[in-house]
Amino acid sequence: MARNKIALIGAGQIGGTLALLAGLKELGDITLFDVVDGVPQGKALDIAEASPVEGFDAVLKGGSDYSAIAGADVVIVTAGVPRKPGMSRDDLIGTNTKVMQAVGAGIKQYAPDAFVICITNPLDAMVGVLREACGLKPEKVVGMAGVLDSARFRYFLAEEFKVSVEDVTAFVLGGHGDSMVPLARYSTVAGIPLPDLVKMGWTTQEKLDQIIQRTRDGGAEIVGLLKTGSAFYAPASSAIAMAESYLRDKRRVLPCAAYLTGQYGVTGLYIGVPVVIGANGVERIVEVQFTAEEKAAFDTSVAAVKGLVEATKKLIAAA
Ligand code: A3D
Repeated sequence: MARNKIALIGAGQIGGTLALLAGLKELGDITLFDVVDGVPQGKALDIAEASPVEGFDAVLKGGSDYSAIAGADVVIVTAGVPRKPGMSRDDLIGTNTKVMQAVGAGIKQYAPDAFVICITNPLDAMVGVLREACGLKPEKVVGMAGVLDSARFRYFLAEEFKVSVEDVTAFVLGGHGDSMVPLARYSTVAGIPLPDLVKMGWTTQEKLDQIIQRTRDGGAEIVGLLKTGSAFYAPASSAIAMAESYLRDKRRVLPCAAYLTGQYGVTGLYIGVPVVIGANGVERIVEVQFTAEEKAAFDTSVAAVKGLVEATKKLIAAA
């Protein structure tokens, strides 16, 4: 049986980490693509040379011609520019909109049957541009943000409660930005919701509010420390979890930017919601009930994403 093929468009910080993780997890053969010739080939060779030590078998290749991604089963897109200190994700829109159009055209020509995961920021707007440009069905094109945002939330909660990260689940909805909506009511330690843990004296509401704010600012915290780019290890792990659920038909329930067609009262927009990812891509969008306060926070997040999408449409019309 032929191995799956994973194509990584963008061979920068996240792209290289994705290649290493895909190799370590034996998800398939890996192709790195980048406009900077030499970088994808160099990273592919470096990781291939790690494979005898780590004990994984995969063909690793790099290229700067879109034919390199031909026949990919999964395409993960990180092409574009990341943030520098002081920049918001939205400042990247001009450059990254054009990059998404070029990448979408490449996918349309060479990998029309792939499951496509977009990571490029500003995420919710860029995944929409990419989907239009590649023309794939919306269930085959998703954005990675919620798995990362909820992983950050889980990590901070596990630290606070001094329990294993494995026993903490977290629920984060909305756009990937300052308006993201971490939902305490649906976040648990071994099934016990956070509001109950406050009542049980495990933490205080004030501490919980601080953790929620730290989660919202999680990306900026890393940008501030690194100074030369943005987070890449945890974003790569998060996208690999999504790719693995698709390739192994695990049907995991993961928060992703998915194309809504009326769910949560939203139509024709990518926004972060829990979805089931299986062999057919996004197989189900999970719709939970909101309290009035949660609904208001979600609507604010949707409005922020709509503003960005309008900005991309103006850029595309002006080009
Ligand atoms: P970086 O290390 O700069 O890698 C980006 C790569 O894209 C570089 O190697 C570029 O040469 C390449 N590139 C630029 N234009 C093109 C093009 N037209 N075609 C192919 N490749 C191209 O950045 P990174 O890997 O740290 O981050 C990549 C993206 O992910 C950025 O937009 C970040 O903002 C975004 N990001 C998103 C999250 C989310 O949670 C959504 C988290 C972290 C980073």
